[in-house]
Amino acid sequence: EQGITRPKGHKVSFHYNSRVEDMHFGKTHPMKPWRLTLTKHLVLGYGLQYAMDTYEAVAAGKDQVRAFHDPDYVDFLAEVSPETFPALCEVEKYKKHIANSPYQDLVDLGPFNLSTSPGADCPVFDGMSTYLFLYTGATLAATNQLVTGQSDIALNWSGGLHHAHKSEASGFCYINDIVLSILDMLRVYPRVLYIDIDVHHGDGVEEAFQRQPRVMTLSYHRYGQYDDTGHKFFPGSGDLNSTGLKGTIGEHFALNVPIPSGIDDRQYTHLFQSITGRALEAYKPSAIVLQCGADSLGGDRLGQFNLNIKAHGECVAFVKKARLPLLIVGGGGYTARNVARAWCHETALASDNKLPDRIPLDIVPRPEAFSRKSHGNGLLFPPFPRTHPNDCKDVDLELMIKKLDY
Ligand code: TV7
Ligand code: CA
Ligand code: ZN
Repeated sequence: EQGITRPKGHKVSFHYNSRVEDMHFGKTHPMKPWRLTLTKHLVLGYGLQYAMDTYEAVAAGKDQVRAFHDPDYVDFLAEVSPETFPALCEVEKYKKHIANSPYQDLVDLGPFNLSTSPGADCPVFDGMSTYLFLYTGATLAATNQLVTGQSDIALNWSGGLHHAHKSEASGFCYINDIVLSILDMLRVYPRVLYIDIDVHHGDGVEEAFQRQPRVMTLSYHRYGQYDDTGHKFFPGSGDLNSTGLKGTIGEHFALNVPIPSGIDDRQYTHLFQSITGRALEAYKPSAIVLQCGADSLGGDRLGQFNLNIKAHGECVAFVKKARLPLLIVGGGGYTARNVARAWCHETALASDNKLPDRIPLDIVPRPEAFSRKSHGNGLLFPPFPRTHPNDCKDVDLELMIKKLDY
């Protein structure tokens, strides 16, 4: 493509394996791995592969995944499929792992919060093991590029599964590739800053490092009542006062920015730059992991923010200016065409390229399959944002910024 060049002064690597695209969580499940197909087509369509080193990811090994996860859970994930699930549920060593979930009565749960019920957040589906170990392998390869000094920025849009716990799947996440990456980074870097702009709270990562001052976690997320049903927005944690495990040396090394629905570009950018700027200044990290969940965009099927691609991308640009080793991973994002355009735009930003202000999908094979209900092709969506019952009216952003600045 004309105009795409390699960045001067830094190296970018892109980690991916197209086999992750074949997976289906279930007919009505919001997580659609083909959003990654769309992202790939846009990245290649614009010629961004010429600006980066591209690597085909290989599956992570069980031993690598055990660095954080429970060995029984890892064995289960490596063997599970819709066919093997019922028999595995009867195996003695897995029986003690029936999760104590508040949603027990909603779906029929097996061990580790996994289920074959159609409405489950973490279903057992065909090819699931392959998918899990591949997205994890891509994140670990990206991490390796950084810690060995071969890349300055490494990208894996198939990673960023921030809700997975040590021995429990949660919120569409099974293996916590972010935690595994940060554990590898801690062998080399004194301090790692984790920043999470997915609309959901990065609870799994925060929990894993709640006693660890060498990792600071900072999540921006929708928080509070979901609607009039009395339910909280998932996962329900991450209020302003959760700042790491009290009474341990990890206290004060978690930051949470709880946000009501409807936040717009101007307010979000102000919050993000003030708080992230202060965190960088005070913590002086040696490396950064940025989770770029695209469900914080306006019009997302699950999210309730009104961000444009432009503001989402400005977060990436702001973090990149710190000039520290940077791992960029994906995460949520449920309106596929917007996810793909955002991540393509951000791939360009990471490699110092500027795409046209509009990113039409017509360079993609069968664009008509993706462009129904179009929000337009620009980096700014049309000016009719969705509203929700609890939208941001006059939240005191300044007060929040001040409270977090301790
Ligand atoms: C990182 N929201 C993950 C975000 C995870 C959100 C949830 C759904 C959902 C699941 C479905 C489905 C859905 C339209 C939406 C309280 C529940 C509600 C399931 C029995 N449609 C990320 C997880 C969140 C599954 N979960 O941060 C199958 O929405 O709110 C909940 C929990 C109880 C359990 N039930 C869902 O973005 C990747 N789930 C349709 C089919
Ligand atoms: Ca978040
Ligand atoms: Zn999310």
